[in-house]
Amino acid sequence: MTNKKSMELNPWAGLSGPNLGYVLEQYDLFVEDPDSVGSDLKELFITWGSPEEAVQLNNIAGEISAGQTRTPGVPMSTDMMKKVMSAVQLVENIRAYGHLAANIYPLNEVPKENDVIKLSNYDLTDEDLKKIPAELLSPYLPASIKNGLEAVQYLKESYSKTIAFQFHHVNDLEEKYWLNEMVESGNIFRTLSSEEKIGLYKRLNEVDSFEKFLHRTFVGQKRFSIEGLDTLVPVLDEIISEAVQSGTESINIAMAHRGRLSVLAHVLGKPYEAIFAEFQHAPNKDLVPSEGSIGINFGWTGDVKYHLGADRQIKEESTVKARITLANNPSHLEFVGSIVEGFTRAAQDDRSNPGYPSQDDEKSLAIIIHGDAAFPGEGIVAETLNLSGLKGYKTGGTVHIITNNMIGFTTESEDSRSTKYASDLAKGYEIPIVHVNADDPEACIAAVELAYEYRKKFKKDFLIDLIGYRRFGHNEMDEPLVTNPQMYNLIHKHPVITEIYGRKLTESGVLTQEKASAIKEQVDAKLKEAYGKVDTKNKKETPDDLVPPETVEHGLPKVDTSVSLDTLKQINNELVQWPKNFKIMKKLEKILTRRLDAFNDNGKIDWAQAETLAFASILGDGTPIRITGQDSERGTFAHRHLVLHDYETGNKYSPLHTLSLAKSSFAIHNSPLTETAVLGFEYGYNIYSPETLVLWEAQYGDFANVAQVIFDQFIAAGRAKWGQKSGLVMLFPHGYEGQGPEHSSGRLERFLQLAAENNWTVANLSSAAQYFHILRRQAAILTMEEVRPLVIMAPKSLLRNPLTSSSPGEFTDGDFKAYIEEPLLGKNPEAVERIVFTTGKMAIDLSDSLKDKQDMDWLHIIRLEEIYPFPFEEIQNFLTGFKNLKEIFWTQEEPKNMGAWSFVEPRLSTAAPEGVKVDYIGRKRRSSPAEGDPTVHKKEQQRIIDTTLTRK
Ligand SMILES: Cc1ncc(C[n+]2csc(CCOP(=O)(O)OP(=O)(O)O)c2C)c(N)n1
Repeated sequence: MTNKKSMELNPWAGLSGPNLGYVLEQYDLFVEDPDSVGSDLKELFITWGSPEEAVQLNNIAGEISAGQTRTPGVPMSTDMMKKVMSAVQLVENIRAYGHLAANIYPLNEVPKENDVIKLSNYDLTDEDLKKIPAELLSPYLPASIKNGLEAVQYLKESYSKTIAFQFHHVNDLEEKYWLNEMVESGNIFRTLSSEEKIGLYKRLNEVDSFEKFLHRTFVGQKRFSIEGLDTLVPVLDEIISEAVQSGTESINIAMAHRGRLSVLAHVLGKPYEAIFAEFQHAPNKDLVPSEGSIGINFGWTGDVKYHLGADRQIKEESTVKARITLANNPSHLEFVGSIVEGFTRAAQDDRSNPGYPSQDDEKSLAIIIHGDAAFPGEGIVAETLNLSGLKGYKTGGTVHIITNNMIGFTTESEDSRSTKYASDLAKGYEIPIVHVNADDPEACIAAVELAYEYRKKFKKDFLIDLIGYRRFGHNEMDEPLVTNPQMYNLIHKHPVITEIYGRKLTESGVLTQEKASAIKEQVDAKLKEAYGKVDTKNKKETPDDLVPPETVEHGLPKVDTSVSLDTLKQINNELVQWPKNFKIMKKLEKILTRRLDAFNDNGKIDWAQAETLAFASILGDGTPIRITGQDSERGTFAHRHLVLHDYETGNKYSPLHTLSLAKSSFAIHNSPLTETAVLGFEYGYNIYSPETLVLWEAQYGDFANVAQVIFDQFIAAGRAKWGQKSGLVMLFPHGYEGQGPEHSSGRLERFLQLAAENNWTVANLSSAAQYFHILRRQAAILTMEEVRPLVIMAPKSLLRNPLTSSSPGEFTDGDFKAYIEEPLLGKNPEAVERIVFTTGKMAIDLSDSLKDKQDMDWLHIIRLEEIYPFPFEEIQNFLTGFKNLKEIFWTQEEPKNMGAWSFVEPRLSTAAPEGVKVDYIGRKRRSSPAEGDPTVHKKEQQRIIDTTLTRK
């Protein structure tokens, strides 16, 4: 507005006497605290600046009404001033509350004009408004609007038709004014050409006829039809076409079940025949896509059709212009949004150079489609929205669409949210919101234009609340009249969108009845033809067993993970250097420079240093790395320090960014205080950029509790369901150290319970070198078919325990070992009567206690480092070397119903030589993971150690 300001229109120009005194006083208050004055005055002060200046200039000339010129120097009357202020307030309220009177609900009547925008409530008459120049109320109005009355009428209409706007919560004034300008100037309401309108009509016919065809042909089968929100398809068409035209190379879409088949068919180009074949259980993998190239992935156990994703490439001649991806998703609503944000960021990041990846947010766009019950209901939505402005996670603006059918399953809005709109959560993130009536496809297109332009300009999220209805029940077999009779009585009487829009087009002469019928026939013929291609007789044979591919079944290939001493030394030297003038705290400097000693005689490398060396060497091999988690830059336990801080300037520096041998990017970010969305994000990032070593670190292991949906429904099962490969690494600090029930366990048992079909590696390590090698092995398999996620129970106190440090030789020669023999035992296999298997910190506790013990030949201890896949054959062979073995124990620190016991017990029992029984040493079954009292913990831990090391 300020750029339009002119002294002619300046409201202060006419002030004098007490009015001026009052306004000056208010201005002083405003300068001190802008919120201390009324919002109308605040707006005027923001727009027009200091009243004093204006009066001093005494440039009071100007028109106060059409054709009426005020004499310069003659003050505006107080009365007039009040009217102007009221009119300004009214306009502001139209902007803020116009949506309350908008025609945005296809089923409901248009709400009555709200009091807050009624003229009579502002002590204003039509005549008063006529005297106020339109430009004073809005500088963006079309030239045809001449006076205040016309302006108010025009603005009321603009803010409350079949499309309505909520921008009032946007605090950035530049954004807010831009949004107002887009609406008030009419810029977003582009008139569509007749051709475009007919195209839109045809598209809606395709959507409508597709659902009807499915309904008729596959009677009683679930499809979660789009009907009532058919406009979603042209809305997606429009966003995608805007994006592709402006050079976006990939578009990633997240959505749940509703309308998915239609989106797959019409947006992702999944051939109708492939969808029909799935309904028919006929073979569909052989059906060739009709256009473009399409990839539909299958896992071996598969998923229902309305959860499957797809990939489409848009080609121009033979070059691929863009890739559209619809993410696979589980039934669990809304979680897939975080995964798609990860896809998008991965597509935007260029990881080919050392340093942080360089991000180009024009390269990729995320579109997340939400349900109206799920958006306010599921906490993951807020978590994911919170990522949108964070430098490690932002994707340059996501377009959110709520497919709002005013119902969730059988629950109507009044029972499912405490807010007026389904979209209200987005207000907290200052996301502009448009509510649009899905029965008006042209208004929906306008909403898309605004969303897209806004994203382009401000690189932030935008939300379209697409309001329609659901023609059938939650699924097509449900009878909605039983639970929602009033709503469904309205729906049953409500015409379908092709009828509504078709009528509009025929009435306006754009479309003839004949042409409309021809379109419908054409669309129906295409569906019939596609159905004809489905081999309905030759039904898919149900396989005897659903088996993973051989590459998954046969386990990981052997990879050389050692690194030469020269390279390690060179890396190590460079890692303890930083720019000359960069001042880090002395204490930290000491910790870091101590790492130089590691390569001296008898030097040892500790856990954190091993990690850094692994990262550095992986970067040297050309594999990009991204690591995130709560406080990961320093490390929860103040061990990592991969981002240094200058104590004078606050500048940051990461030595991994300037390594001379690094060939690719290293991204490290402290995550927000969230587990589910960030883990989903990292999983998505890794799926989309499989060549990147992506690590997510839980602050404490128990934080895994909160990310369980992502483990269960994506990471553990994604490949079997959807063929979705991942090499994500997850670190869960784990170990019983007297820190109570919440900071002891990484819930190892949960990962083992989910372990099957080589779906991931689960490790609990006991040395720095083992950590080094497993990370390097993971990096090496990322692009292989054998790739799988890696779960590591990470150390806490072991980070600083000298027993876990390793000598350089273990890095230059060794490789990862699935199990390790206790170095102090097993020298005389003939004497061994008891073998104890254990893992992680328990192994180190036992090793520590062994130091002072004599005559322990009767005992051997094996550290199981890779618990899943269980190294069965190696252990079975190993056990044959102990001729006098009498007993095998599994010792663990977790309660008996937790930890690895339930998982290893049957495996150890099978591997044990005949006649040797396998038993348990550890805590008893407990409902809580650990004791709260450190003294009780100590006693219990000692009991476990003593039992393990004492002969019966
Ligand atoms: C987290 C979660 N809770 C419950 C369900 C079961 N469920 C599937 S759809 C649905 C209703 C969702 O309503 P809405 O978000 O409005 O989407 P709609 O189905 O109406 O399109 C429910 C309760 C689920 N899939 N996920």
